[in-house]
Amino acid sequence: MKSRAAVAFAPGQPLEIVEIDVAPPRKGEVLVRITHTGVCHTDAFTLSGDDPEGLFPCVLGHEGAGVVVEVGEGVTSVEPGDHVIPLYTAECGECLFCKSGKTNLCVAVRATQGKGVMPDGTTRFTYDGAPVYHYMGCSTFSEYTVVAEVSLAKIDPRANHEQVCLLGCGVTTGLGAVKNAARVQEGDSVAVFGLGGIGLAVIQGARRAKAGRIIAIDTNPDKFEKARAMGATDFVNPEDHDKPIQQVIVEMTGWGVDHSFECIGNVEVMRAALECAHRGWGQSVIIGVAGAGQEIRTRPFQLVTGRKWMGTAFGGVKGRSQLPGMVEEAMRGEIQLAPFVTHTMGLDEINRAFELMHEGESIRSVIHY
Ligand code: NAD
Ligand code: AHE
Ligand code: ZN
Repeated sequence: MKSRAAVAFAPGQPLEIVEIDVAPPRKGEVLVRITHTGVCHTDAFTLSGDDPEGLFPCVLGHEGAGVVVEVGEGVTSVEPGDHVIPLYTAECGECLFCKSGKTNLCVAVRATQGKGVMPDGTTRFTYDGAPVYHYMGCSTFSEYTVVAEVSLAKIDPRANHEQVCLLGCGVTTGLGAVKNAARVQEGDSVAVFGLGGIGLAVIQGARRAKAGRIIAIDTNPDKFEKARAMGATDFVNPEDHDKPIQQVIVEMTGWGVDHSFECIGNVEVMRAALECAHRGWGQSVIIGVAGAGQEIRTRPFQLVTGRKWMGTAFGGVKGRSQLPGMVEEAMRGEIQLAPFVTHTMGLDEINRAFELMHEGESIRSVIHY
């Protein structure tokens, strides 16, 4: 079938809105009509050419919601008409990782997903007869996309897709990082570096966990108002200080914070986030994605003296078993999604969504088809 899609033909180039061909779903696959998709910084990261797994041409997008159109052979967990959120972290329930009870990092389709193809090693997308790669197992920048059955969370059909699409990545990642990685407790102090969709979701999660002080840090002071509304108590612009930001946070708190979160993808800030964690027990969670060849570093003494460094993907959330419940929480107003949606636009305007992100104007632009 034909589908309107925003195709990334080459790194660093604007997306092109074209009509691609989408082949029917094969065994274990599902054809989904995407209704809405958010634009996450990771889409921009891959488009920039910095992602070691970036392949071109491809259909980016991994923060969507949609409706099942057709299922391939053997698919039993969804049927046409079901409302779904595509998952870049699948949940097969059967692999070593799913069964461990220790992680959400299912490996069922991860190897082929990273190569931009479906589990059988081929693509369902073509343009002018040539293959177009899939992205993160989702490719939500195409109105019609094909995903693996294990990469679909079935959600309440009454959910507002314009908002719950953000549970496909950003908001779930931030909330999950607080709950599953850091396990923030009542009264704990928190520092959040980077106040985009991820950082604001961390703040919302910290407030839900009844954290005490929540320090919001960004070089763009325009982000502070939203952070305050989300629950932050303190605001720091590193550019207002002439000493390292970790020193500023340690001086503000005595010995550092109980938890810090890096929500930018900057390895220098990752170091600062670790080093502003409390001596003896502070922990720092890396959420930001850094480019090819980048490495983190610190003095080992920082860890010897009790700080813990960790990271999380999709907030440690198991998509098929836990995301439907998070959608219900959003529908009951327990998870707030509306404040994240700062812009909405049609697919034709998707390059503006990337510009707004780079200009620091948006939290999330949501594309509708
Ligand atoms: P965003 O662009 O919306 O927000 C980033 C924020 O960081 C902006 O407000 C920007 O002003 C701020 N910033 C930039 N440099 C800074 C600095 N030196 N000090 C302080 N603030 C600074 O991005 P986003 O969509 O919120 O994504 C954030 C990061 O999280 C990206 O790296 C993205 O790839 C990553 N991410 C990871 C996961 C995961 O599962 N681990 C999931 C989603 C996104
Ligand atoms: N492909 C990159 C890494 C990109 C990355 O870390 N992705 C995060 C999700 S970002 C969502 O916005 C993730 O979940 N990673 C775990 C996984 O299995 O992909 C690289 O460096 O190769
Ligand atoms: Zn994302």
